[in-house]
Amino acid sequence: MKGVGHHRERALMAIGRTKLGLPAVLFGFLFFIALLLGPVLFIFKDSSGDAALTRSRLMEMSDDETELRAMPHGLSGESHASSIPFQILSWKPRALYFPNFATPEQCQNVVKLAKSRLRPSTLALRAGETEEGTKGIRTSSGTFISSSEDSTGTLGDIENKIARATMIPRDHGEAFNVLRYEIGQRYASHYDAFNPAEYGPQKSQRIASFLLYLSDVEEGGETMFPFEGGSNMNIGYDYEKCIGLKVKPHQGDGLLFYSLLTNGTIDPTSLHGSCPVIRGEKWVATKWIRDQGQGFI
Ligand SMILES: O=C(O)CCC(=O)C(=O)O
Repeated sequence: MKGVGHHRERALMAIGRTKLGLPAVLFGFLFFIALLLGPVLFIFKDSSGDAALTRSRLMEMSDDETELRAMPHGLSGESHASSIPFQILSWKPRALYFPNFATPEQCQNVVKLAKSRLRPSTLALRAGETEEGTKGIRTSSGTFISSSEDSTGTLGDIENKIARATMIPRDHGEAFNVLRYEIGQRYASHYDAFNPAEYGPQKSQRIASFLLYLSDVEEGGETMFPFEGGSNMNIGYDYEKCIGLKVKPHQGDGLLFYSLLTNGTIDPTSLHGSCPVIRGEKWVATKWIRDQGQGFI
């Protein structure tokens, strides 16, 4: 009897366990399914617009919002990580756009410095060229200002930022050429680098140009790259035509492009110019950056 009772007891306990365990089993099953499907759902969610937005927002975050890990640095390095936002506009030529590179106040300071010193812009002449013969190619007015002439420190701060953005030391830059274009004024397409075959032997060469737009322009005044991406190179391009990639000036934004290819020869696609201003006025500060230090700061 003991044996029968014992079996009955165990059977009852088993039933009892089964009765008590059913919700738990169900819960476990659902939990298992959730575990299985969770990552799948997450992948779908991740490829949605929301997740993409979150990702791009994270990439946009300024230094104040994200903590960027700083590394041990060398003697000339920096103690913190920082970001200078940029957009690649083109690989042919290598051209980068830097939104909000300078503040409106910095731009106004530079315009104020330059305003009383403006003279008609000039051109570097090729062998055999004359001022008279090149009239109309560059019709803006402008002035050269070096950072040492600016007691507000604005030009020095901008130079430092350009050096950090390009990783080309600050003393490789020429003085700023601050330009004003009024309605109808322009700069026909040209190269910033000097081809020794046309200009004779050069002590140093321009590697890159950094343009800081000091004003918005209502209409026209774009910086143009007619041969961008290799286009228009075989059409007998008229150097006064405003075609190709056009960059609309916005106050405080920067444009960097390289005049030399990585092998040191002139990039034919770096041809560029300024379209005529149609409405408003254009102010821009150009910094030409050379392969040799300029021996000043
Ligand atoms: O004004 C511009 O947008 C272009 C200026 C330029 O081509 C230059 O300074 O070399």
